[in-house]
Amino acid sequence: MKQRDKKQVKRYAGKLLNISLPDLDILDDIKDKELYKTARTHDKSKTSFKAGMNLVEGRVTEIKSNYLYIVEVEGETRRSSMSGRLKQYLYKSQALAAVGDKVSLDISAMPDSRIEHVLPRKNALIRYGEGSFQKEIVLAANIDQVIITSSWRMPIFKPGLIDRYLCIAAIQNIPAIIVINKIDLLEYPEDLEAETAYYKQLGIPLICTSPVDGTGMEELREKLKGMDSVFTGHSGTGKSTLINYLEPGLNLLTAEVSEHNEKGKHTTTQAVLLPWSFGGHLLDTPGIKTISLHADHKVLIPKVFPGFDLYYPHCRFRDCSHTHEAECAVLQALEDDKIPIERYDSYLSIYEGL
Ligand SMILES: Nc1nc2c(ncn2[C@@H]2O[C@H](COP(=O)(O)OP(=O)(O)OP(=O)(O)O)[C@@H](O)[C@H]2O)c(=O)[nH]1
Ligand SMILES: [Mg+2]
Ligand SMILES: [Zn+2]
Repeated sequence: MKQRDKKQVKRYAGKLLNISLPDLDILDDIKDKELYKTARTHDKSKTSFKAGMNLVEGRVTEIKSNYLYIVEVEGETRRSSMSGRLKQYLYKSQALAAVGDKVSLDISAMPDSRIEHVLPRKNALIRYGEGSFQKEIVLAANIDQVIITSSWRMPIFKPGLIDRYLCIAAIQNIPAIIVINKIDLLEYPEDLEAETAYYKQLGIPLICTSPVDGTGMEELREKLKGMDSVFTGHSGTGKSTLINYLEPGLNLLTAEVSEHNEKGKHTTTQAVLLPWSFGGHLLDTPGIKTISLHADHKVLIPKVFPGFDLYYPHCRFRDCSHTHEAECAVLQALEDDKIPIERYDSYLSIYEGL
């Protein structure tokens, strides 16, 4: 209420004698207007009232700073700023837009372009900071698949790590492919069979590769074609070697990333989307190796652990932890040898570690 109106209310307050209620429909009208106003304020960040915009859809491929975004539009990259309106309304998010975000870009003032909307995400790859605070950092958005890279030997195959990465991928809603690299170091095929039977039976895509002798490399390329993929996995499993085999020109860009590191920019946790020459993108980020689970995810592990979806709906308790409960379908499956003891132990170590 304006100051002037307040005064008027005061002056007439004691003098109103013949009061008649207005038509109730009018009251409803006023209420609707108020509702409309709140809804509009809430939606304001989504709506722009600038005139003469020329909006095109693009995708954020790199974030240089809070003020400079690289956006790909129909195969070409543009340097873009962020609308002040979005900065004002989306201030809570770590970065206003993450790499991989689809945005609408105003290109009416070419060569300058400005991000006007950040479109809803289908998923996000999130990293959690160390310590009890576990700050959320969005590494990337709208990712098609995560390539869980392990090696058969050097370092030795650790299915427990695969389980952990599969849980993370499930929680973050990103399909996963298991790659077992350095398969040239395999001596006894039956060993591989024993280690992978569980995942194969669950229908999780699994590819054995070796950039040294070329095994599985075309199969991997086929899986990457036209998709936006993230390689994750422990140091030394051969991620860089796989990527360089598939796209020999890319090592240049790896150097570009470390240049940022040296400058100690805030962007070191940010990802870069690099186009494959055969279609799709590779998402590269220094932070990716440390993608981790949040303590809040503990309650999800009993449901997302690989293969448990077949059993947990039949547990007696909806929040069954599959550790001690009566009528637990997972413990029953363990007893019936449907779940190998190694996988169950791996479950316990992930669940109890959180
Ligand atoms: N025998 C064998 N060695 C491989 C294979 N792939 C990679 N290597 C070797 O494994 C070592 C580590 O490979 P990288 O590609 O650097 O591993 P990375 O996963 O990128 O490691 P980080 O960057 O530390 O995470 C290198 O010495 C590679 O030559 C393979 O298929 N067979
Ligand atoms: Mg590497
Ligand atoms: Zn259970």
